[in-house]
Parts: sequence; structure tokens; C-alpha cells
Amino acid sequence: MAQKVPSVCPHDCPSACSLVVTLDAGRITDVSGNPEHPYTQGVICGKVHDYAERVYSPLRVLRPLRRVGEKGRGRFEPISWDEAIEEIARRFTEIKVRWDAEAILPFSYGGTLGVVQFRAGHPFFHALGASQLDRTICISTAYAGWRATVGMVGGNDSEQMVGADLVILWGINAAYTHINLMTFVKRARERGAYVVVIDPYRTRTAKQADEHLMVRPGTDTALALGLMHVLIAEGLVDREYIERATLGFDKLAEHVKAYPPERVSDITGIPVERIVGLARRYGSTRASYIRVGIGLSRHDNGGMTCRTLACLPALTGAYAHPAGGALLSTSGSFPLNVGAIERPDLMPKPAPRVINMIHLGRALTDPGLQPPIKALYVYNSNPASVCPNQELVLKGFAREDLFTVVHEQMLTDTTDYADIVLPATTSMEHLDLYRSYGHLYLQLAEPVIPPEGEAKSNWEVVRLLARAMGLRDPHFDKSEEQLIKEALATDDPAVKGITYERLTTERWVRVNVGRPYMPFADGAPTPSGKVEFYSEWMAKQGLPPLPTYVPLQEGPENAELARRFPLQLIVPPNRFFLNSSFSQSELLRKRQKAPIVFLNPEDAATRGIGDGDLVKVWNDRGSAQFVAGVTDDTRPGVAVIEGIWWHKFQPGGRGVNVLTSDRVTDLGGGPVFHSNLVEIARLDSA
Ligand SMILES: Nc1nc2c(c(=O)[nH]1)N[C@H]1C(S)=C(S)[C@@H](COP(=O)(O)OP(=O)(O)OC[C@H]3O[C@@H](n4cnc5c(=O)[nH]c(N)nc54)[C@H](O)[C@@H]3O)O[C@H]1N2
Ligand SMILES: Nc1nc2c(c(=O)[nH]1)N[C@H]1C(S)=C(S)[C@@H](COP(=O)(O)OP(=O)(O)OC[C@H]3O[C@@H](n4cnc5c(=O)[nH]c(N)nc54)[C@H](O)[C@@H]3O)O[C@H]1N2
Ligand SMILES: [Mo]
Repeated sequence: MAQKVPSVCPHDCPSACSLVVTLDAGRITDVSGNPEHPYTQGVICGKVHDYAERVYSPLRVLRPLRRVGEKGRGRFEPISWDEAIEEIARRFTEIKVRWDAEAILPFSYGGTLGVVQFRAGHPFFHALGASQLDRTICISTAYAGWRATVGMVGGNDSEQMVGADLVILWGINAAYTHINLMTFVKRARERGAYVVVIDPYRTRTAKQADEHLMVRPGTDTALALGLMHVLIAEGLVDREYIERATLGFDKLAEHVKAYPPERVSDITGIPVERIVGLARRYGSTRASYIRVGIGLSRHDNGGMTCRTLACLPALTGAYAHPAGGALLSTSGSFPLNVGAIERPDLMPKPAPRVINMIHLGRALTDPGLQPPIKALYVYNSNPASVCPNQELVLKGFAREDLFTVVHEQMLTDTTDYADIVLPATTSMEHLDLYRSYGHLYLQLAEPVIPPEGEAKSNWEVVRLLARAMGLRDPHFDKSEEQLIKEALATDDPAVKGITYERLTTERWVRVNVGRPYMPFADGAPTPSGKVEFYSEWMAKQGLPPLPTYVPLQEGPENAELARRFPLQLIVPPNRFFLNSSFSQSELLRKRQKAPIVFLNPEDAATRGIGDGDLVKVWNDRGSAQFVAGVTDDTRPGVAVIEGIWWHKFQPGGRGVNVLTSDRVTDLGGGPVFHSNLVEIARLDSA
């Protein structure tokens, strides 16, 4: 008899959906969105709807494996858990003795955002004295930029936008990456709101908007400065809010005189009248809601961009309107006691060195690194697909003297290089607490099925490893339930009263931040206590203290490079994968059709490329093959590759990230995934 049980989507997505799982004879047969959850409202994406296909995938890792073939080939023999743990502990100990514990590097990111399983390895690697990983690959640039202006990573609750008159989706393809946001966008639009999308190509989100501004990649700061120029010149600002809640307006007003719409039009590729039109629209209502995507921060100048966008609602006073304001992420809106899970106090002093995760390729191949990285422990991540400068990453992974352990649900591009593969549970099989970076609900999910095969959760494996390595701290005796209780134990009023017990019965609880939530209504938690148009902190980072447009290092302004590689390439997510997750699914690969590079008919014609041709895309970092999608959904000079197909499912065996760079952005040490120059040619063998 079929039975319905609650769960939560664990994936790295701002929606963090509440799920209803149908079980038949103990097997998952269907997954749907919980209609009662105020944010999910019964809507989930196509990839999670078919979650049974993921849980029971033919590529699922079901028992521990030991490499038998060459690195990269993915040939293994099954071994027992005891053998696997014993071998890992022995190799880690040998490396620690011979090279120092810093020669061991944990590598993890967003496979699950569960509060416990996301950071399960931290206490173990801290206690071991391993190198620390700086987890910069996604949010660190955007968050650093946002904080520079408003002091925290938060903003007005996106549920409030339903009452807005103007909605701007700035560098966010929510129809793919945060579909539940579109529920509120649609409702606002039905009420009469005007919806604007700002994105270099016509995304599915842009197609649902009233207006789309096809901005040239990396020029949003200039666009925002142009809007500010008009707002200030035409007196469309809220003097009272500016006086009360902001810092540096007079300096800003002087500064933006240098960004008249004509100049901004040249930089951004957007016609003057569209810039002036949007500024007047924005300046004539305080009920304007800007939702900023994280994607647009993945440029050389991305931190500055996010900082600049956070200034806009402070000019019109929209931050103080119950249906207005702006949001990048809700991550900083309330604290959890994650220190109790991460246990930084277990680290030796002085603290071990820190390695930026986007420099994985460099770290694995740098002959000068002392001690060298001799062991890698990967969980919650697929670095052999997702990291930039991928050729260098693969070169590192291929090192015979590198001992690589990968704890995974699937046989990925990364497990192909593993010495030991450990089977991981899915969120359907383990317990965790979930917060979201798009909404304000805390949720709990208990296992709905027993572990498939011999799979174990991240925390269970860490406990086994800690014991095998002789780590005696009582922390490693704790259960997942205990850790969740400790994470919830904070005195912060936003989380007070939200207990484990309450979550097991209510399933989700909105944090106590009040409604409407307007954190910057009267100022912001910056050093000055105000929304900072002028930021001393930015100056300390060696950046202009006022919002300033800085051209991309790898963009058309780099004339020498642009001569050889005339096309700008951006690499945003696709619809049916989640970063590289779900690339294992034959069903979803079929829905996604093929690894495609979109290019404008003009760029295709000059290269003799037709729609559907097999093409080569390359630059000095690498070369990969794609199917050409010729479309005026993108502008001349801008190519788009959506999603991360595993190398092994890509024609030619190389995927998108051989093209992307491991340069760091202006702030936060994050990646420049979208700042690429490339050339494209037809492959005659097509
Ligand atoms: N289906 C699906 N959903 C996902 C993901 C996925 O892979 N697939 N990934 C998840 C993760 S980890 C994250 S971090 C979020 C990311 O989701 P978003 O915050 O939406 O970020 P991106 O999709 O990287 O980029 C958003 C948009 O920014 C545009 N963009 C690129 N450069 C510029 C620019 O210079 N200016 C402007 N205005 N726009 C620009 C891209 O074309 C893209 O449409 O989505 C999550 N949700
Ligand atoms: N070209 C390009 N590259 C990008 C991006 C892009 O838009 N374009 N986006 C970037 C961004 S925003 C991000 S966040 C990164 C994401 O990079 P990753 O965090 O590496 O994301 P995924 O590709 O989803 O890989 C996560 C892996 O974790 C595994 N996993 C899931 N749950 C568990 C678990 O409970 N335990 C264990 N042990 N494993 C688990 C999954 O099976 C999956 O293989 O990629 C970045 N790379
Ligand atoms: Mo991300």
C-alpha cells in the first residue's frame, strides 16, 4: 500500500523545497512538492520530481570500492567497510608522519546543504591538522560585495514582492535556478507589477518578463551607475531615507555624474532610452523589489557589481517599503550554532594553511607547495567536473602519488580518479536540518528509506575515520540528532523556540524575524550603521570606495586577447542538472538534449556554423566539443554554455570547465566562471 511521507530537498538551490515522498512497499515511487509549505506551494523542479531515478540510479555507489585500473579509468573491486576505513587510516597516518597533516586536504562543497552533512568532515580534519579548504566556489564574491554595502547577507523577504509594482530580476535565471521565486513573481505580475530581467541572454526567465535588458557580460556596475545618474539628476530619490539610513550620498552624487546614459549605453550595449526608462520607472515607486542572482558575481568585477546593486534601493528608500527592497540571499538573516558542528577549536595552533578550492588544480600540481598535497578526501562535491581550469585539475588527479578518497552517491568524473570510493546515503536515507538561502524557513528531514546497499552518511563515515585514527574527542560520539539540537541551541531571538521536537512535528518553522521583514529599513549593520554608498572597507581591500565600473580582465577591453578569442563566453546552469549533479541521469540528459553552445546567427554565419553542427570551443586553457545552438536569444559576441555535463558524457571527453579560468574575482577569492574569451569553429568530422 502506498504511503506518503515528508522530506526536504537537500540540493544547492535557494528553494530548499518541502517534499512529499510516495513509498510503495518501501520503495520511492514518486516525489512531489508539498502544497502546504508556504514557499514550496506544491511546486518543485523536474529533476527532483524524478528523484526515484536518482536514488535507484544504475550509477549509484552501493559498496566501498578500491581502484584496480589506471587513474581516470574508474575500474574498481569491491572491498568491505572495515578494509576501506583501515586503508584510509593507514595512508593518512603514513602521510602525516612523513609529510605532516597539512599534506592532507579535505575537499567538499554543496552536494547536500544539510546543516550536519554539509560540514560533517570539518571537526575530523580540524582535529587531524589537515590543510583547510576555503570554500569560495559559489557565494564568497557575491556575499563580500553585498556585505560591503549593507553589512550582512540578507534583504527583504522575497515573499513580500507579491505586493511590488516593479520587480527586477538581475542576473538570476530563476525559472531554472529558483523556480519557487517565480511563483511570487507571477503573482506580483498578475497584480500589475512590471517585471524586468537583466541578463546577457534571453533566458527562460527573461521570456516571462515585460522587459529584458540584454546587458553585455560584466557591465552591470556601469548600468547601475547610469540608473543612479538619472535618479539623482532628476531628483527621483528619497531624501528622507538617505538622510536617515545611508552614508556617503553627496560623494556618490558627485561621482555618478561621470556615468551619463550615453556613456553607459556604450559600455553596456543597452540603448539610452531603455536606461533612462528603467531609471524613471525605478525612481517613481518605492514598491520596487530587486532579486539579485549569485551568477552575476562570477566575473572579474563581480564583488563590486553586487555591492553596487545593493545601493539602489537605498536611493529610492525601497528598503523601507514592505513590498520593496532587494535580496541576494537569506544566508545571514539568522544564525545557527554551526560552530558546534564545525568545531574550529579542535584545530592545532597556529592554524593549518588555507587552500582556495578554486585553486585545486594549482594545489595538486604546484612543485613549490610545502608540504605537497599527498591525500585528498572528497565528499559533497565533484571537483573533476565543477572546478575551473579543469585540465590542471585532471592533471593533478592523475598523479600516481596522490591518495584520493571520494565519498559519493554516484560514479562521477571524480570517482574515476579515486583510490577508494565510499558509498554515500542520499537525503532520503539520512537525517538532517535544512535552512535555505532563498527563504526564511528551517526544516527537518528524517530518513524515509533505509540506506541503499552499504551507504553511510557523511557524519557516520567521519565517526568511523575518527575512531580509526585514534581521535578521542567526545564530539565524535555524538549522533546526528545531537548535532542538530546543538546547532539550534542559540540565544538569537530569530531562532529562539525553534527546537528539534517542534521541527519533528511541524516539519518547517519560519524564523522569528517579523513580517514584513525589512532589515535595512533604518540603516544596516555596517561599521557606520548605515547603508554605505561610500565604503572604507572597500578602500581597505584596495578597491574604489564608491561604486565604480572596472572592465573585465578577460573581456573585449583586453584587446590583445580578444583578437585571438573574440567571443565572450558565459556558463550558467541548465534546467535539468544541478551543477554537475543529475548528469548521471539518462532521463535528464535526454531532456537536456546535448551539451550545447548557444551563439548568435551573426557569429555563426561568419564562422560557417549551422544550427546543430558539432563545434569546437577553445581558448589557451583548453578545448571542448559542443553542439551549436544558433539563436538570437544571445547577442552578437556572447556565447552561452549552460550546465555542467560530466566529461564522460561529453563528445571528446572534455566539458565546459576546461575553458574557465582559476583567476580570482575582485572580492572574496571567488571564481570568474563567466569572464571567459573563446573562439568557436565547426568540426568537419561532425
Ligand atoms: N536547475 C538548476 N538550478 C540551480 C543550479 C543548477 O545548476 N541548475 N545551481 C544552483 C546553485 S549552486 C546556484 S549558486 C544558483 C545560481 O543561480 P543564479 O543565482 O540564477 O546564478 P547563475 O545561474 O549562475 O546566473 C544567473 C544568470 O546570470 C547571468 N549572468 C552571467 N553574467 C552576467 C552579467 O554580467 N550580468 C548579468 N546581469 N547577468 C549575468 C547568467 O546568464 C544567468 O542567466 O542556482 C542553483 N540552482
Ligand atoms: N561551468 C560552470 N561551473 C560551475 C558552475 C556553473 O554554473 N558553471 N557553478 C559553480 C557553483 S555555483 C557551484 S556551487 C559548484 C558546485 O560544485 P559541487 O558542490 O561539487 O556540486 P555538484 O556538481 O552538485 O556535486 C556534488 C556532488 O556531491 C554528491 N553528494 C550529494 N549528497 C551527498 C552526500 O550527502 N554525501 C556525499 N558524500 N556526497 C553527496 C553528489 O552526488 C554530487 O556528485 O560548481 C561550480 N561550477
Ligand atoms: Mo552555487
